[in-house]
Amino acid sequence: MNIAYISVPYRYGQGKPGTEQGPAAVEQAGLLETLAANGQEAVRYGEAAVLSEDAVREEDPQLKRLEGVVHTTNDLHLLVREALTEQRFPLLVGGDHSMAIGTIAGMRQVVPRLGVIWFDAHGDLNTPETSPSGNIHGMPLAVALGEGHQRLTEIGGDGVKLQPEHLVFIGLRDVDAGEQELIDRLGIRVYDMEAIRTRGMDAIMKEAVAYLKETTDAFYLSFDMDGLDPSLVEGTGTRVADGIMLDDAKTVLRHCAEQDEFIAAEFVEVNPLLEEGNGTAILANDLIGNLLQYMRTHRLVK
Ligand code: 5AB
Ligand code: MN
Ligand code: MN
Ligand code: MN
Repeated sequence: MNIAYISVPYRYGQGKPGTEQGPAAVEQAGLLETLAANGQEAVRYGEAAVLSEDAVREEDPQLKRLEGVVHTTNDLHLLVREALTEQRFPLLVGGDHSMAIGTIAGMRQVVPRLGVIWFDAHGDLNTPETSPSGNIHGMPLAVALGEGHQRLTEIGGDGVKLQPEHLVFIGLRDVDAGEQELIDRLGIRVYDMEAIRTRGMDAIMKEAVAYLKETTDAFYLSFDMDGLDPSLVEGTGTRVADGIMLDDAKTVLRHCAEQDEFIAAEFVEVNPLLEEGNGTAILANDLIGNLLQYMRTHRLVK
C-alpha cells in the first residue's frame, strides 16, 4: 500500500487562527518519520492550495470565508482524485474540517458508492440556513449529501452524492437542531457516547464496518480531533466534554485498518495555537502511526 500524504494548511472553514499550522505541527511531531517507520517514503505527496489571508473576506455571515473554502477544497479534490487513481491511499492532515468537502468530492469521482466513518463530537450537517455560526467546518457532510451552497456542492461535478445510508457517526454528542432533523429524516446511523459506553467500541466498530461494507464499494475515515475527550486534545477549536478515550480511538483505527475496503483517512482540526507545546499534533502523529502499523499488520497476515 502506497500512502499519499497530503497536507491541507488552512483555516477558512472556522474563525480561530491556527489550524493552518496543523500540518506543520504534525510534521514537527514526526509525521515523515512515522511514514518511513512504516515502510513508506518520507515525503509529502501534495499540499492543497490556500488563498492568502488578504484575499479572503468574511462576507456572508452564514457562509464565512466562502471563497477561501471553495479555493482549497477544489484544489484538494483534484489531489485526492489523482492519488486514488494512482492506487494510493490518501492520508490527509488539516486544516479545519471543511476540507472534507474536497476529500469527499475527489473520492466520489473514483468510488461512486463511497462509505464514510465520521469520528467527531459534531454532526457537521449544517446548511447556511441552519448554521448557528456561519462556519463552513460545520457543513461538510451536508454539502457531501448535496445540501448547501452551490459553490460548494458543485465541487467534483454532478455525479453521485454521498448517500445517507453510507455514513456512520462515531462519538457524536453536540448536534444542532437542524442537524438532528436531517439525521432523523434521512435515517443516518449514529453511534453516540451512550452507545459506546453500553456496547463497547469493539462491538460498535464491527457493526459499523459490516453495515458500510454491505452497500458501499469502499470507505474512508474522517477523524476530527474533537471527537476525542477534551482532556486529550487541548489544541483543537471546538472541544466537547465526555469524549472518546485513547483505547477506543485506537479500536476505531484498527477496525478500519483491517478492511481491504478502507481506502483513505484524514485527521483534522489540529490547532497548535490553542495550547502550550504541541500535544495535540503529537497525538495526531501517534494515532497515524497506530493506523499505519495496523494496516501493515493486516497486510502481512493476509
Ligand atoms: B467541526 C457547530 N455545530 O456548526 C457549528 O469541528 C460546531 O468540524 C461545528 O466538527 C464544529 O458551528 C465543526 C456549532
Ligand atoms: Mn468536524
Ligand atoms: Mn467536531
Ligand atoms: Mn502550541
